[in-house]
Amino acid sequence: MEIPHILIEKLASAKHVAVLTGAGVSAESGIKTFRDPDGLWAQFNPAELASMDGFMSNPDLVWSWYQHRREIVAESKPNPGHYAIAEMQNLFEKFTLITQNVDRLHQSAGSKQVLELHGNIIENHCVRCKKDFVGETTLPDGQLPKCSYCGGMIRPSVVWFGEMLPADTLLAAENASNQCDFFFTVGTSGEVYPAANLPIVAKRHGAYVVEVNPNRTSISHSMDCCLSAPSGVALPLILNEFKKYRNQKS
Ligand code: BJW
Ligand code: ZN
Repeated sequence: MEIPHILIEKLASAKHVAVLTGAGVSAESGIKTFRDPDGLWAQFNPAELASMDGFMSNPDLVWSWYQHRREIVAESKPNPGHYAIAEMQNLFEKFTLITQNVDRLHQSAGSKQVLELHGNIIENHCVRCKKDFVGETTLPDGQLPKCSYCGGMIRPSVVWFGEMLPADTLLAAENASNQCDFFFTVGTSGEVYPAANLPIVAKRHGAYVVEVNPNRTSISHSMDCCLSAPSGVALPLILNEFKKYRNQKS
């Protein structure tokens, strides 16, 4: 695939690069996306599994779904897309990685200070007193674990529909989108707010905005450039071209 020269030029002159990622970045690591034809929402009902109401009406179902996904995540490894993003953090004056993913594969690839908009699937907390728990599993008798402080139910520390995103993380993501001069949106359908608004904010503030996704999305029409390819292919290529360009210039 061909990387447009203008993209490399814009990247080379950028002082602050921001990247927003979604489930597509982890697809090449064997983790299902949500809204692709073979994605999680084709098989499962988001209202039942990714909302507080769903959890309160059937905690066993929700807990076992997350346990299953945790097992898949535990066996997964970062792919070339994650590694390319991790490498970018050392190439620019300022770099911000914003992710909607809960799998922590960016951190496994070496990315630091990742802004996790939708929490993570590794940690849990008590719905009542909010105390954090890590590594809770179903008890041997099949019962769900309860909070050892207040007896409340323990839930995964992800952000479900209708819940607020962590305020400080969202603010940092909005600030980066306001201030960056280059913005990548990678592997996200742009269907879920407020994350889907970040590339639009970046564009409105004058950033050069690039989408990396094998398919068109709800926000493709707002982009300066759409690269129709898997992120594990496109991102290493972009990095390669960027380094060649920078070496020629120095
Ligand atoms: C590849 C690839 C490859 C494949 N390489 N790419 C404004 C308007 C309308 C609605 C709202 C609004 N503001 C808020 C809302 C409500 C709601 C919302 O957005 N609803 C829409 C669906 C209509 N938002 C919320 O409720 C949020 N909270 C909130 O706004 O609080 C304030 C508030 C409260 C109440 C009322 C109003 C305001 C919270 C959203 C939480 C989302 N949670 C989930 C589950 C997390 C836990 C879990 O993992 O179980 O987060 S849902 C799911 O979607 C998950 C994802 O992070 C999120 C985004 O999905 P993503 O990452 O984009 O994945 P896909 O599958 O959609 O797309 C994958 C893409 O990859 C595709 O495009 C492929 O083509 C591509 N791809 N292979 C690159 N190899
Ligand atoms: Zn508690």
